[in-house]
Amino acid sequence: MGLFITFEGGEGSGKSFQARKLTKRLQELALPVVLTYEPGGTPLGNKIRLWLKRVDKFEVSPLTELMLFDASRAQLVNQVIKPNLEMGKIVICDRYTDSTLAYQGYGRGLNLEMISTINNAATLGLIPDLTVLLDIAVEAGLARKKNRKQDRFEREALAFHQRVREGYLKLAAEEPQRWLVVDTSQSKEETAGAIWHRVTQVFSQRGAPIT
Ligand code: Z5A
Repeated sequence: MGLFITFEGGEGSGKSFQARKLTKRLQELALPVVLTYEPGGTPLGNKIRLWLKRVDKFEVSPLTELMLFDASRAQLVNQVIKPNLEMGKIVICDRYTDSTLAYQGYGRGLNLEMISTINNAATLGLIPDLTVLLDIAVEAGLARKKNRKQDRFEREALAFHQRVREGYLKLAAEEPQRWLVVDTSQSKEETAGAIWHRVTQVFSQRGAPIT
């Protein structure tokens, strides 16, 4: 059964931790699961990731940034996500198209319809079965990452991160059947429990219950 789950959220929301935890739990049930991430997840995508996160010496326009995220995504969908779904595996992706709507759309102010068109072209219309939004107040999320070296996005103003958070919440409200919003100011275990509860529901709805 191919199943596509994405994790989304702002800085320090804990989505990478939760994506790994869910992968491990599914593996323990001997289910075939692949964990990947954006930007990156392929050799080409990882080069693009470095440009996007670490470039300080020259300017990257918002439109160029959008194209680079979607170039990395097109390669990842083609090389990793689609083939594994076609083999019936569960694919978990740490960030996907909704990151572009939240960061380049709500954050940078690019047109949302244009972004959707480009996202759609890069993914050949592949939409996740479930998207988990890990939501936390911007200041609390940034505080969790304050001891790490900051990248181009983490150095953005508080107002940028606030627009990203509000954008995510709007996207989730528009499509409640696809999204699960979890408040991650609670503990890692409580957050993982809420995610697991929804994942088991998805499996049951597909006639393949897990415990
Ligand atoms: N970006 C974009 O603009 N457009 C796009 O289309 C895409 C991405 C795809 C990618 O960077 C950047 O690209 C990203 C958006 C932009 N912006 N930034 N920055 P990345 O992949 O390197 O970074 P990230 O995606 O933001 O994720 P991350 O570094 O892996 O962080 P995280 O997922 O938010 O959190 P974490 O590492 O799982 O947890 C952070 C810390 O909090 C860690 O110490 C945890 O132990 C702690 N934590 C987690 N959960 C809890 C709870 N519940 N309680 C207490 N502490 C916790």
